Amino acid sequence: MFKLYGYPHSRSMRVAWALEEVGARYDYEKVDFGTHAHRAPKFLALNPGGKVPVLTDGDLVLTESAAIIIHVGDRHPDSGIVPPAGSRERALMNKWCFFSMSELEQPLWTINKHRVNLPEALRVPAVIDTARHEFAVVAEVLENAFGSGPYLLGERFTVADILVSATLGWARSLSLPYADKLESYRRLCTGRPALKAAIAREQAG
Ligand SMILES: N[C@@H](CCC(=O)N[C@@H](CS)C(=O)NCC(=O)O)C(=O)O
Repeated sequence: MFKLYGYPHSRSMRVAWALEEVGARYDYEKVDFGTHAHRAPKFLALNPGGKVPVLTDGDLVLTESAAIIIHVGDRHPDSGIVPPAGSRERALMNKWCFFSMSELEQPLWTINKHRVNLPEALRVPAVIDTARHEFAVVAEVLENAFGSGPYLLGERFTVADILVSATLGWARSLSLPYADKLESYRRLCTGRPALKAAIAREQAG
């Protein structure tokens, strides 16, 4: 059985969402950032990087939210949230997953780091304007590449939609503007019952 280590409102929400989409049974352990549980030896033994999410599947210990949700989909092929390896759909899904992690998310992470996460002495406030610009450029690329929808791959909802819509939600929480078309897409994805169940599961702990 899967076990997810996470914390509400963090990137572990993506994994809980994927697990709910496929209808998997899973244990959940809240790694309490408030008590620095992510820096405790027990958790560092699982992920030396001290970050959530971590998913265990038997003796497999997996980190990195994108890799984890692809694995969840691969283990539940009938769910359809991850198309078969070698298919055209899989290639396009991978493209959007990598786009989300390496293009769309990075400016947001830069803003967070230079506002909050880094020690004050290492923050460079001027970088924030650069990151806002970078996000605007990449959001336009996403808008222009978006097909007829409703999802990135058309009618089929995949884990790429989890990553991209969650990342748009992050941008929204930072008050970064993006096209109405993308906001409609984000709302469609985040209205899915599996996300509501995931949020409830993480909050219950
Ligand atoms: N690339 C990683 C990033 C994981 C990550 O940064 N997780 C944050 C929560 S969203 C974390 O655990 N931060 C704790 C820390 O950096 O101390 C992923 O996508 O899983």
